Amino acid sequence: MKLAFADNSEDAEIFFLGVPYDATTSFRPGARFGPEAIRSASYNFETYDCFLKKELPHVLDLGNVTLTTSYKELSAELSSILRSKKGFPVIAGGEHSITPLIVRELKKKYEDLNVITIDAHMDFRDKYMDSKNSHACASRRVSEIVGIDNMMLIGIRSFSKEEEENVEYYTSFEVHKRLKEICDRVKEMKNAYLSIDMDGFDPAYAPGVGNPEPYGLRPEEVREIIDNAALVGCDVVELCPPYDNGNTACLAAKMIEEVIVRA
Ligand SMILES: [Mn+2]
Repeated sequence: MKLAFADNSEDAEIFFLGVPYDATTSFRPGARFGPEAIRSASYNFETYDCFLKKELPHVLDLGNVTLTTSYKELSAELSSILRSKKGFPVIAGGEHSITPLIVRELKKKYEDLNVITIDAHMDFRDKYMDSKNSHACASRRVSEIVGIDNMMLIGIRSFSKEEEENVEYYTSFEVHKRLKEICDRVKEMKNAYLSIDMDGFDPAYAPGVGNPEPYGLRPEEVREIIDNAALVGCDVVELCPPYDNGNTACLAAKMIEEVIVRA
């Protein structure tokens, strides 16, 4: 299956890639089914954005990378695809551990790359369950690539004592109260890569995730953040279809639409 708004033109300015990798899942498994669930959910929506009064742009759906449990193999395949493909990347996970691999490639292209993460979790552990490449270490690995001053984490409401770092982050409660101010900060981040961990949303909106965390963001808040971001690419990760009632996949597909209609 391809995305509803995909076409085959090789000159599309946006490409979509599924990365069904979930080898380090720590709680509820199934993120590998994320890309297909997003494609299927995309058929629910019009290809016209009635708020922006704009047709969705053409997207080349590249299919999925090979399903593997080896991070090294994944890294090699992902790098070669990202190197060879021109255009705005939209990547569907898979778990959050894929984000540092994408950021590493984009950093070669954009010297001043910034990263904005929507996430309930800090993901700043150096190591988790004996792995440096665990999804619980994703933002730590990203910080080692772009520098801790060039990232911001939005929606945070869960971290361990050892993870508390001098990184710019906003809790979901702060987002509810100071969205405008946070969007102004978002606006300042040039060449921004956006990583949307679906657990950043409240579980009421996004029940189908690997690590649900109450007190989350509302979809319209994330839409506002997207609206203010100068994006060069994005990923949507941690969607876990076996635990979904279908709504999380729809929300993931909608967020992708919100990104590409502005890309
Ligand atoms: Mn998370």
